[in-house]
Amino acid sequence: MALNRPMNPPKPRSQYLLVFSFGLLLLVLTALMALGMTRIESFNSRLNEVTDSQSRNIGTVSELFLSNGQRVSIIDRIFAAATPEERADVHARYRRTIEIYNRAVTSLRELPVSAASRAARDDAIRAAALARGVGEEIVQLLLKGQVAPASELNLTQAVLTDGRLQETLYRLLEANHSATAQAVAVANQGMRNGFLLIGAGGLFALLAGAVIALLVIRVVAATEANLEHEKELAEVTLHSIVDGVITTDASGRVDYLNPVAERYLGWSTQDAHGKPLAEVYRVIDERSGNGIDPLAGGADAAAEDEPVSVRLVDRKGRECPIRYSHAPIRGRDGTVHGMIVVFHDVSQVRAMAQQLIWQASHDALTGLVNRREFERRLSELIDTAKTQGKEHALLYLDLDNFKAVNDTCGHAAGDELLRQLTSLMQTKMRGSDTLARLGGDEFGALLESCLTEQAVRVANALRETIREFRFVWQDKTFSVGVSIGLVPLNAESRDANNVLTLADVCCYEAKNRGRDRVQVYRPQDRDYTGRHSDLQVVSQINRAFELGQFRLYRQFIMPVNPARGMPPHHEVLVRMLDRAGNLIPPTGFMPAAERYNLLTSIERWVVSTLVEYLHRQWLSGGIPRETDAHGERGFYSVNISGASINDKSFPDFLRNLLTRYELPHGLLCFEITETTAISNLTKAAELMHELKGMGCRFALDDFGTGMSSFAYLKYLPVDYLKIAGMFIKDMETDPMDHAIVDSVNRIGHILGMQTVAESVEDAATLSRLKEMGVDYAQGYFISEPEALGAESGHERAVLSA
Ligand SMILES: Nc1nc2c(ncn2[C@@H]2O[C@H](COP(=O)(O)OP(=O)(O)OP(=O)(O)O)[C@@H](O)[C@H]2O)c(=O)[nH]1
Ligand SMILES: [Mg+2]
Repeated sequence: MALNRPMNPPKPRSQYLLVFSFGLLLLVLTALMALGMTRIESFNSRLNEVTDSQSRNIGTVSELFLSNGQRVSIIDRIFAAATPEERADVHARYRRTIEIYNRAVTSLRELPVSAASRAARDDAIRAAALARGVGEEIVQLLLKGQVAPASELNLTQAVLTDGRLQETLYRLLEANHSATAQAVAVANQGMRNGFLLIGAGGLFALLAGAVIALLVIRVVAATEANLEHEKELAEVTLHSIVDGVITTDASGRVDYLNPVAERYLGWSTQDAHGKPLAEVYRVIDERSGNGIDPLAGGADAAAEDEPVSVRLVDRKGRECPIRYSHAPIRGRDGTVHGMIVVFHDVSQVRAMAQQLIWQASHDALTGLVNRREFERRLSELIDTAKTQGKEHALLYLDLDNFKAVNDTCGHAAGDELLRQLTSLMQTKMRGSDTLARLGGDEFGALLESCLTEQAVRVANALRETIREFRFVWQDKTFSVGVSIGLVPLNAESRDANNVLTLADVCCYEAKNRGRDRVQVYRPQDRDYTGRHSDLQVVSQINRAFELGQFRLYRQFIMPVNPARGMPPHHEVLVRMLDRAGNLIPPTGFMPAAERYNLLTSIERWVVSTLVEYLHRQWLSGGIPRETDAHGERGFYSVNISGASINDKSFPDFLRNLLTRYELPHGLLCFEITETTAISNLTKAAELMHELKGMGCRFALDDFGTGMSSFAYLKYLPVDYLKIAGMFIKDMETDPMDHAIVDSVNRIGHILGMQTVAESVEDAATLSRLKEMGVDYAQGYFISEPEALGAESGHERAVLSA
């Protein structure tokens, strides 16, 4: 669980969008305001200019008005002056007034006026000059004392020019006034536009603000929904996980328990909320029983796994083994907001682990210890025997005739018998002893500190208990026995493997001696090593039966002179696969099989497997339906031993087999060695007659090795004589062998038998055999054995050679 996983950060895009839009809005707004203000400002200053020039115009015109009025009034005073002094005095004032008048006219000329006022101004300047000129003329007349012309001039001209001047000045004022009014109107309009611009900016800002506010509301709502969703998800997760989860605040007080934690702690979130963690979540060291701080190491030492085995103690004091981890809950900035503790119940896992440990050392069927554990304990006992001089005993038990129970009532019955016998045997043993199931119907017992005589007594007690026991299954009652091998364990004992093998060998010895007995190991008595290797082969043979690891091979037997129309045939051979998958030839396992009475089983397997094979071949057309011109067809021969000859049920077995798998007559041939036949002559003759009645042929194998009289051949219904390879091999060089082969061939022919030369290993031998008239040849030169069913072109090649 990723305890430090940060929450999903809010998406930054919306933040940026918000900042950007607000920024843009402010920018636009500021620009609009600035523009509006500038426009207002410019129109304002324009208005100021206009009013300035207006007032200056008015001032200038007024000055002209005034000075003109003074000039006219001074001229009138000159008229009225009574004395020349008075006139001179008034004239002086007249001069000063004229100066002022001229300045006013100059000001008027320099006055900046609009185009509309310019004509009026120029008219006024001209009228002023005219009025001044007429006035000057009048004054000059008066100064000369010519009052009458002056008066006349005054009345005729001066009145006119003065009137004219006044009129032009009025017009100038009017023109000025209308220009000013126009400028004010333009400035007003500009101001209005400025205000309009600011107003529009404000409106835009309002609208944009509203849009942005909407956007913000939506973003915030979406973020809240996201957060809510995440919260729900976290809650659902915490509710549904199988671990207990506790969260605390920064001060270590419980904040939340998920339902699993509530169940295991016996606290509800409500009750636990605000309680110190240690009060709600109590853990103790499993071994010492001491309480431990669940947050040992603090927030920064977030423990992945607790170092010791711990138990959780719930509110009612009940305990449960757990594993837990804790980690700080950190904010984005790294500050610790609290802790999270996660724990889970490990009782099931532990039980499973214990179960596995138990299974690894015990037998599931009987509950006894298994071979592995038994060997371990055996090694320990051997050690104590060596180091402490103690003496113990090892028993190896194999039930007698256990198979019968399996075969009659099935495996379940066999299993039940094994269980019941286990209980029975346990009653005969001390607590310190070990009883184990070593496999199948084999048991082992370790009798600790037990001398041999005492061990023999225990073994016999076991044996008798088992023999007397009656096993009832449904309506049947069984009794079984047990054969026991006993090996003392003392300072001389080698290792577990060795003593177990010895015990096994003793057990087999007990079996061989008639079962239901105890065989004590006495090293001086027998050659146990030879038996041991036999036993290994025997166990391999049993394994081969169980795992189907026998294989059939066939070797081609070639007619030496094809022109005589004799059909080719094959000898069938058996091989066994060992543990490593190597093929073992019959010589590698048949002697042991013979010693341990397994020959008949192997031979029955070979015969029935061959018959099944031939049946399939027959059905599939692998064996031609038609016989050759002589009414013959190829056949397969198979070896049988004295054991099968003496096995009374062998003919019945074969009859059943041949009835089940109908085969044409003559397809099956049995080979018996000459020695076997002679040593079991009556039985062999009986069997041959019986099997010939079922359509089988017979061959006498290894003929010549017995070196007995040929006379008995008259009593045996033999079809083929197989001349022993030992004579064929050297017949080219050894005249004696040559003579034997020749005479056997002749006698065979005389008795109506066909002859087969074994072990043909070269072309010279083959051509010599041909010359002699031997019928068949077999050997590595002709063909090597091949797996039954494998197609081979070799024999055809040799045939046509
Ligand atoms: N029911 C049962 N049978 C088993 C089990 N394991 C092995 N067997 C059978 O036990 C038999 C043991 O073989 P043997 O000991 O050779 O048979 P037996 O009849 O006791 O022969 P002897 O020991 O020679 O007297 C074999 O037939 C196995 O198939 C098992 O777990 N349950
Ligand atoms: Mg047995």
